[in-house]
Amino acid sequence: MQDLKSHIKTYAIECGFDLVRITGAEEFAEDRDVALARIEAGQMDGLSWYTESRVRRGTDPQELLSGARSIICLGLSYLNPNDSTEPTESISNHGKVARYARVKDYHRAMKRRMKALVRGLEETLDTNVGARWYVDDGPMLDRAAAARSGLGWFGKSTNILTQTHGSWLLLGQIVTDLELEPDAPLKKTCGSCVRCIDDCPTGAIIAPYVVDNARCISYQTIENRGVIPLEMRPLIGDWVFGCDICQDVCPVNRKTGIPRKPIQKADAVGTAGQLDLVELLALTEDQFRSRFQGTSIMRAKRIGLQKNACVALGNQQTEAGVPALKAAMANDEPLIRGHAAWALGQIATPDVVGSLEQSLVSERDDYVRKEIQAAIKQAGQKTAPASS
Ligand code: B12
Ligand code: SF4
Ligand code: SF4
Repeated sequence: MQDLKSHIKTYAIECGFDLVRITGAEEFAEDRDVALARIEAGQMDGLSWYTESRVRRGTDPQELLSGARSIICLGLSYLNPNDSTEPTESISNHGKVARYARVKDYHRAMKRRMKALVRGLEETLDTNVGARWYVDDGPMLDRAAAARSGLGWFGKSTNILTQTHGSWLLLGQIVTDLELEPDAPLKKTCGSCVRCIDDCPTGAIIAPYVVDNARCISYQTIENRGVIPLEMRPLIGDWVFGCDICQDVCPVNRKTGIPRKPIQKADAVGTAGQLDLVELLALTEDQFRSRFQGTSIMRAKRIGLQKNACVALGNQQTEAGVPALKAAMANDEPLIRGHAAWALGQIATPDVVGSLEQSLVSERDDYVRKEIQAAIKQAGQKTAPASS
């Protein structure tokens, strides 16, 4: 048999991964300091689960697996062979979904492949292999491990870039007690490029290698369980789940190697990565579940997705969205009524003020009342005849 490291690499590819590299199990001391400083500076605000203790645990492989010696770092492309990587076009009354969510839930796909990899190794070696696998939802800093193993390098957008697949890759690690020779980090950098920083519509990349979570559209459309800040809403455009802009503009992303075993496409989204906003607003909880079960979109929950649909309709300002938004003013969920009111204020067709005033009469929720009052003012200003 080949030496163990080459065997693992060949076998990982057979299991369906696109990239595989090895790093040692020493602590991620520098990355830990950076992550803790980000928490301290409020740059991870909004992610209540992203705690100091999680970072400390996730940056010490011995905490994750006693006797850990190596980390197998894995990359899995989320593109499908004929997917275009041209920036997603806006379509009237539709909202954009980030590319990684156009395939079935990657956590499941990756963990299944990781499990197969470890079981296969155990069979080959005829012994138990101590192993823990992590992808996204675990405490490890997935990108720090990928960078140290040379799987890719940190772009200024904070995404890991790779020579073969750009940043269109999901990252995972198997922490193991197998002794494997580590690979070296790559020496590549972004050079003088700053495209992602300049083109991020919200200014979320506040400095090279630093994303302010609360300013990122990805956070606002996926993780934020509350009100989307007023100043962020116009900047979100028509993204309803995640955002690909800093990747779309990245020159390294012109190279998009074909994935070996693509993750199955999610029928609920479709290749064009667009969701019909009027349809989204009408979904009941059961319909939402049966449509999006098994996709990453479940993470936003129905209320999150419908809130995002309101914002996207408000930004597109097409009259076709008005009936759906008026119907949403009767939704049981205050967050949806509030964001629908905002959107109506943006579209401001002549009948909108009257309709919002009617909603205000019966509205009892203080937050929604404020949204309606602001929307009436906004629509009033937009529809007022210009003074001579
Ligand atoms: C929290 C989180 C988010 C948050 C915060 C993002 C952020 N930048 O931290 C939000 C919700 C905004 C988000 C968005 C996205 N995410 Co996210 N997210 C995570 C999660 C769970 C933790 C990330 C984390 O720890 N951040 C904390 C900070 C400290 O980490 P960092 O930004 O990477 O910081 C490092 C660099 O700044 C570097 N650094 C600092 N200074 C310097 C200086 C130099 C010179 C260099 C070279 C490096 C360097 O050191 C830091 C520490 O390692 C990981 C999964 C995981 N468990 O790791 C996925 C993860 C990072 N996300 C992922 C993806 C795909 C996305 C999106 C592309 C999704 C989308 N299309 O909407 C966007 C990208 C936005 C962006 N530009 O980052 C992938 C990234 C894959 C890749 N190729 O890089 C991950 C790894 C999930 C996975 N397992 O595949 N995400
Ligand atoms: S995902 Fe979008 S909002 Fe977030 S940093 Fe990238 S371009 Fe900016
Ligand atoms: S757009 Fe430019 S600066 Fe940003 S990650 Fe890509 S190469 Fe680096």
